[in-house]
Amino acid sequence: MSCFLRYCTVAMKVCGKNYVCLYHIGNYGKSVARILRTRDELEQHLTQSEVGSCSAYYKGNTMKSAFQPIVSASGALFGYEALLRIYCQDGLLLQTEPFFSTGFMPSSDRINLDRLARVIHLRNFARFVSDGALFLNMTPIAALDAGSQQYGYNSLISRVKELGLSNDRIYFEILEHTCANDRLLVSSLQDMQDYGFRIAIDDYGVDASSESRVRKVNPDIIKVDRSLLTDYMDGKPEELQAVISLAHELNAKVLTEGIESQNDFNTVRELGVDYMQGYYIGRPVLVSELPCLFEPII
Ligand SMILES: [Ca+2]
Repeated sequence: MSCFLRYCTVAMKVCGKNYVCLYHIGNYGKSVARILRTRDELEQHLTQSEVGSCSAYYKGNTMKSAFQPIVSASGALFGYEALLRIYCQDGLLLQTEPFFSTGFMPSSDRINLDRLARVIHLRNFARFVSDGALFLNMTPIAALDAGSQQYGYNSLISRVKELGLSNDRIYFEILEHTCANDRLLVSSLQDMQDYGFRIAIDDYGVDASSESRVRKVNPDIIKVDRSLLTDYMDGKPEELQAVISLAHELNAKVLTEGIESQNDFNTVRELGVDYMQGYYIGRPVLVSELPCLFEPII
């Protein structure tokens, strides 16, 4: 049965419509991929467009960078979250979440995709954006892998330096509810903080949030899922108030995701939230459309 499924195409939502997408799970399940560790190995998967934007090609899928603005409570630009846009061979856009969450994708492929995404985001950010902070998503498994290698972060550090960026402008967003080995993850994240990188807990409030894990990680920012804001608006303020108190106690900042209206923005600002992100602030924009990247909202 599993063999049959591996070679099926997968029904996915593309641009809000249902398609049977030409994403072949078999490309990811046929053999265990070697983890791309050296610069040369990563470079073989990269291409550059005529305008200089960098994209990656891996097992039949093309990956591009999109950037979504993050603002401070004053409305001023604080930085951007880099988001991956993944395309099938025929150019259809895939939804990122089901692509990564398929159970058939080996961890080595996940790590490789994660690394390639960071490489293209860093290059595109340095070339086309340059202002403010850069938020990069990192799967816990990739953080664990980097932390387990003797020189795990060296290539990242040299790449950041070559691009003219400083480590303290880069926030790694870590999903707080998906890790099999908390102790190693915390140790790996502490190493990154020692190198000057910043750590953000991603999607806090989704599924079973772990306050104890957040306390161990001691993040610079806690990114709060929109569901906590929705609960707050519906008369259930406890969770949102609790995470704001937790952040203040840990000397961390709070970023609320999913800000969709001026009312959302004003509500979280009055609660003392430090940063905001969402469609009201700005939608993710492909690097090729960067001239319209961000216009201040206030
Ligand atoms: Ca994120």
